Amino acid sequence: MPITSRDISIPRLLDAADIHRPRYHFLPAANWMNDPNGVIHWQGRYHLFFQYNPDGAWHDNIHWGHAISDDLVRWQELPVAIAPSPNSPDRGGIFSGCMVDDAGRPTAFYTGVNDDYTVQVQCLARGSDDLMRWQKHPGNPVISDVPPSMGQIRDFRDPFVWRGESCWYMALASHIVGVGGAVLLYRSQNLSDWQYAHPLYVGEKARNGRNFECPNFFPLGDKWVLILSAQLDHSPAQTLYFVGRLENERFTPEHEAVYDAGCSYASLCGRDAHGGMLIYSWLREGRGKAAQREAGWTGVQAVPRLLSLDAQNRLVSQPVAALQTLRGAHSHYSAGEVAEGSLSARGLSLDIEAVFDAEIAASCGLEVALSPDGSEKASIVYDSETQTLQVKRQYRGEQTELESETQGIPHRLDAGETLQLRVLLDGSVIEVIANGRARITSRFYVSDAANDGLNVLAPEALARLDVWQLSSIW
Ligand code: DQQ
Repeated sequence: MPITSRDISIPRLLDAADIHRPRYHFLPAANWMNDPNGVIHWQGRYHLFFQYNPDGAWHDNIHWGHAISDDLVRWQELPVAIAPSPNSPDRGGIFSGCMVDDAGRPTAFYTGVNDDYTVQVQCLARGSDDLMRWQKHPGNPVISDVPPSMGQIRDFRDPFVWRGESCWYMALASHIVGVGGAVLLYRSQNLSDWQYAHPLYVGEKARNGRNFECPNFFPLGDKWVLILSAQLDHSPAQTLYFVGRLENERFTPEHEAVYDAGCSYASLCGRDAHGGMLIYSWLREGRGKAAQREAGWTGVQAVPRLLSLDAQNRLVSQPVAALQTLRGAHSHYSAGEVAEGSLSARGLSLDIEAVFDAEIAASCGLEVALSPDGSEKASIVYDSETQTLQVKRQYRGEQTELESETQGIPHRLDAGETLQLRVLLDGSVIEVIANGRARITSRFYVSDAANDGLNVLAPEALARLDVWQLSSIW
């Protein structure tokens, strides 16, 4: 029987037998979750809204779920915030969007869809002071049509709104038929009347996808950053980023890269209490639909990360510092203290920091979620020759033979730079960040609770390793 958002303290959360369910990443008590929405620091608390199906663990009947946190790590789920209204522009679902502070009035933007998602329009809702009750704007939709030059009618969604010097701006995700994904720029004086300006960015279909979703656009240091999610023809959908200049409302990218080469998607950025820019991301499942329904939950939020740019305008992201408050038992290994083979430190709820001198070995890294016989594991490997970071997952699927899958992202180390790995392992989630700027997030479903070993690859290249057990946030 589906569990609704009203039953928020449910036994599944405490179900120790569910070894795949994360313990320190946010997910609702049950059911389907995808994109983060409307993230905002409001009256001293962090609010996270998210794409949510209260009926079960599949994508349908999408509402905005709601959670709050004081520290960006410990979350409490609240009742659903915004639901579809019958016979309205959002009758088929409340798709993704953002939230702004309109002179003290919390104001949400989202995409309303019809039953088969062929009509996608932009809507506005005003919130109560505690962000629990939402009043939809009587004039919804505030934007109803794709600009005629786009050559298509659907894929027009995910408003991202920010305050400019003399007006409000909105970036909307779409595509131009035959050309590629597009981010469209709109202007408004009052948040309800919007005028289309021009494309903020148009991609190339072959390089960065046929359609864009979930745009973010904000200043960082003395640059502007565009982060978007791209539906690609050559690989699973990915989040991309572009760093560049904004002049006369025109964006000129100077550097672009994949944000995360794994399952992280539909990222949404919002300011923290100190003005820093945070990124939240949905971590997609890697298992089939039947297994998701069986588990009763699907979709996880990445630990929010603080963004910055390095001297080469590469996007650096670090999990929020408050995560360290969950750190418990600690194992430290210095250079020379480790040989290949399972380490004494083990577990499936870990925060790991490892530093390697990557020049010493052709490849180096870590194996996590290692089975006692060593055959099943997730290997985090840096290849010094190809300068690639990889996550290789080797597991026993439904067949008896081992299956394996590899994800990879280019990662060039600067001269003399060590490889610095941060790994967040939590049930079926593996977040990997190398030197803050190369990211692969994976899902890995161990076949047995005993598959919790840890091993160093090329221990001769290891400078130091720290492993902390992390406690549950529930
Ligand atoms: N998810 C939402 C859309 C968005 C997509 C629907 C990205 O608004 O484009 O659940 O994952």
